Amino acid sequence: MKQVLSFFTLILFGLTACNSGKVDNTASTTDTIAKQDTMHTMPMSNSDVDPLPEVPADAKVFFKNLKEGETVTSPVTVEMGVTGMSVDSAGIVKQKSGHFHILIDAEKFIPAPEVIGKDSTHLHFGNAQEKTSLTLTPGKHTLALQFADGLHRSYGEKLSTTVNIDVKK
Ligand SMILES: [Cu+2]
Repeated sequence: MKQVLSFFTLILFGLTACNSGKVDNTASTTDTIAKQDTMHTMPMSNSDVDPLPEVPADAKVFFKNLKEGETVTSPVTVEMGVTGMSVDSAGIVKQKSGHFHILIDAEKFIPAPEVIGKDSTHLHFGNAQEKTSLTLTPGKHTLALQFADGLHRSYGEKLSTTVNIDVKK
């Protein structure tokens, strides 16, 4: 009984020390205080937003159906591929996961961890689409495929690729 009581006292003491920010170096309470302090400071040392997940070394993106310099007709079917990552809907940050973006006649890639803009030349496929159809004017166009995380933060050059196509009249 005495042991149980003193254990309870230790926890109580540890909590009190943590909350008040004071550290009591009494030998018997050091361990408890150290644990409590770790728990107490953890949320402070992390930012509220998850960091951009790491890109596996073998991961890459590619256009499945378009070859460099290819002549195509509009609307252009574009199939998007990725290896080493899964394609998921936007919204939450998951490891080894993200969604596709196509940049039309714009940047070749968006540096990590920049959030990709959303307009007529920066298309998001936040519902985990892997295929789309683009209406393009006749002439030469550069399409960049860019993978980004659930918060639209670009994985950078490593998970991007470009293709030049020629849309015939
Ligand atoms: Cu996006």
